[in-house]
Amino acid sequence: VFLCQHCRMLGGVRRLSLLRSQALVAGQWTGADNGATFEVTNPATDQVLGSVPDLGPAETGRAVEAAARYQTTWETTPAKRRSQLLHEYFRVLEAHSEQLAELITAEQGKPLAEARAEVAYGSAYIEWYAGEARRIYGDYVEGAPNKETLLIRQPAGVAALITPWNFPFAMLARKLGAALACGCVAVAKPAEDTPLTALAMAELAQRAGLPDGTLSVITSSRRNAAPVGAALCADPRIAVMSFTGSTAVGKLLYAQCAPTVKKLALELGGNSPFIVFDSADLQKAVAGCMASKFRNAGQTCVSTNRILVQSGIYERFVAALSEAMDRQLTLGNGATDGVNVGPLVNDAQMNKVSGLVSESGASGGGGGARRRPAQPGRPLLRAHAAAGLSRPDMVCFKEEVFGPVSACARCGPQGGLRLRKRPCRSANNTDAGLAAYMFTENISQAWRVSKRLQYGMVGVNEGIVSQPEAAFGGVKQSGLGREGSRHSIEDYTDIKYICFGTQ
Ligand code: TXE
Repeated sequence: VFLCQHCRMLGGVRRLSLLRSQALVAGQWTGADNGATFEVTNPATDQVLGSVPDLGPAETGRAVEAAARYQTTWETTPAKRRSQLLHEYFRVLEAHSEQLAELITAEQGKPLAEARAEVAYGSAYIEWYAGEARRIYGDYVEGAPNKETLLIRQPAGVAALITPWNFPFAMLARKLGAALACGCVAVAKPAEDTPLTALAMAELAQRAGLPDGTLSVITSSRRNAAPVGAALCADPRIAVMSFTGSTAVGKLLYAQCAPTVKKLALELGGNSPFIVFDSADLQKAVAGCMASKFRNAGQTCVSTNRILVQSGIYERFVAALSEAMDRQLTLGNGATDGVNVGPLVNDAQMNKVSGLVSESGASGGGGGARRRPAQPGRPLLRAHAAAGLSRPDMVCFKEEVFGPVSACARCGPQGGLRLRKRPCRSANNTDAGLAAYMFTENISQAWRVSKRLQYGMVGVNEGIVSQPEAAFGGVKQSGLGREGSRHSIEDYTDIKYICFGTQ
């Protein structure tokens, strides 16, 4: 087990533009009925960036009511017009990409270069869906004599979009683009750690000319997340619940949506295996692992969680990976030039990650966390390299770590996993099924293993797998539905069968 340093730096905060301090309900910037607010802080500095309204179920109900009122207007807006508005939104987002990136780094902590990449990535989905808005096709099928059979796709209705803090811009952009393209208006609830980016996106949606009523943003504190979530699930005027977050909350929302039988899109946690076969190109595998593991300090649902290395390459891979970690990773405040691993988003995540590392060490996983003093004012946590063999039963193999921890297990003669004979059984040994990675130069092995991995996405000699043209999503307990590609249209539309009698 290796754990990189986590630090909370003191440092100056740049002046942020696009900073909003009110929620947006049907075109009106507003506060909570009781005036309650909560603070948003910079995880690198603990500096307060601003306060936003702490809305509850009453305000949520009003947002849904306003959205439901506007739904008919939006769904009867011609597809061409919806497409034009989304194209304009894309242009406005692009024009403000630097301000958005600074806001993301300030409230979420990721390095500025990654925040810029997130804005480019998320905006690309808005652009993609601007195109898709005009390609929502149905089917014509020749059926029984004198009965013409048409299958048309229609907007499902108002969509609730609950998003996490790890990609505050991209997670909302992916959902919002699809919803609006399909003719669904949206009520968004961003994570309590990162509401400012969502509010900035709403401000820019207004500037782009997206009509009032197409998007409301409900900001709420951790305390109000559950009541707001329950209100959205219980409301029959919400037709689609789209959620990205923890598996536990996803399951809760699934149950809460049952009484109103909503369409559900869930993008939940992962536990990605990263398989390195003996035949792998070592440099390629290390580079892929570094990209997949340390992006966003490991706080990514498709992040590598279990590195399974065949014994013939194990020593060389572990040595090359730990050398790359030492040489390439610079930890600190994401706003500082040269830093490429920012802080974890909050204390809860810090405690979870360090707890998993300690438990993995204690259960014989090798490594084990130890605190050591660094520069004054920076609590630093670092684990030493695994001595020899990390065991596949260690807890950070079972749980989604969500931090800059790379846990490796040797597979083969001296290791606990028999990768040569049963690579898929080892890799599939989890309830999660989001993304898997495999490095091999053996093409038939790559194809055979890809087909047998029980995952929604497979990277072959590639550590980053997401783009608007592709369907992002998982199988097993990693979720339902897909984001990106034409397949996401299914989450926000219903098929209607129209039977035309021609007798
Ligand atoms: O997630 P939560 P947390 C995983 C990751 C992480 C763990 C916990 O392993 O360590 O989850 O993170 C809202 N009804 N992922 O606690 O609570 C919440 O306000 C309705 C993976 O931050 O699921 C936020 O907007 N909503 C994941 C969103 O759910 C509720 C990304 C996510 O928070 C709610 C994030 C409720 N009862 C964490 N409770 C991924 N798939 O990428 C909370 N929320």
